[in-house]
Amino acid sequence: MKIDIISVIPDLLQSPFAHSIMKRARDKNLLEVNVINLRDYTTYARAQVDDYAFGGGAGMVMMIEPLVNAIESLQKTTTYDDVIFLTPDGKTFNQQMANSFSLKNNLLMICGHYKGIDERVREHFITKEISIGDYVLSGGELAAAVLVDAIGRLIPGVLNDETSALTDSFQDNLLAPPVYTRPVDFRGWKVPDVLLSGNHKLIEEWRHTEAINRTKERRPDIMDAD
Ligand code: 6GU
Repeated sequence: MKIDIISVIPDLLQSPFAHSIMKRARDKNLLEVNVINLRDYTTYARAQVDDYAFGGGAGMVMMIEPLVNAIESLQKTTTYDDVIFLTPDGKTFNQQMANSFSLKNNLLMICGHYKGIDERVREHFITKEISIGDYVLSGGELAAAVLVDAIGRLIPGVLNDETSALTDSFQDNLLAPPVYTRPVDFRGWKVPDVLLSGNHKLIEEWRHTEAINRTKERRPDIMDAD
């Protein structure tokens, strides 16, 4: 999969994909991430990409021309499955959306800044508008990093143990059960006996029960989700 990201602060998007599972995905050529500097596509002086909002009011708006220049230039060589605008008024991102994006070939993400982007870009180029939660970030970059991470790890072949994504929290509308590792006894705080029993059927039953109890207690809202 290739993910292109248009940003006015490309530096913000270097480290998030340079480590751990994202690094492995890129090293294995299962994921390609390119960060495009919007300022390379402006025709205005001093690399200007934003301007005052018509009608007045505080806050700048990202101008249509640099964005359309960048999008159309990228579209000359790539057909995107989706052009995603990261914005707090978008649809809230979730695991189902991550699953479905992980099966795409090419995604273009656009990081919003200031008071947003000229509405005409949204009307004519954006196919999906996504938020990562009900709070406001300074810009879409961190949200884009969240999407790339959540999507990238689901690309077939990225995780070592293919089944491990299946036991993630949210994958089956259940939170993940508790996990333990050595030592068996720390200050008298013991690992549950069942996990040491070697009885895989019992262990699976215990994990499923724990997952259900934990979900009922912490996130009853996701249990009845589709
Ligand atoms: Cl995608 N962008 C910004 N600026 N703030 C957000 C967000 C996105 N999602 C939640 N808050």
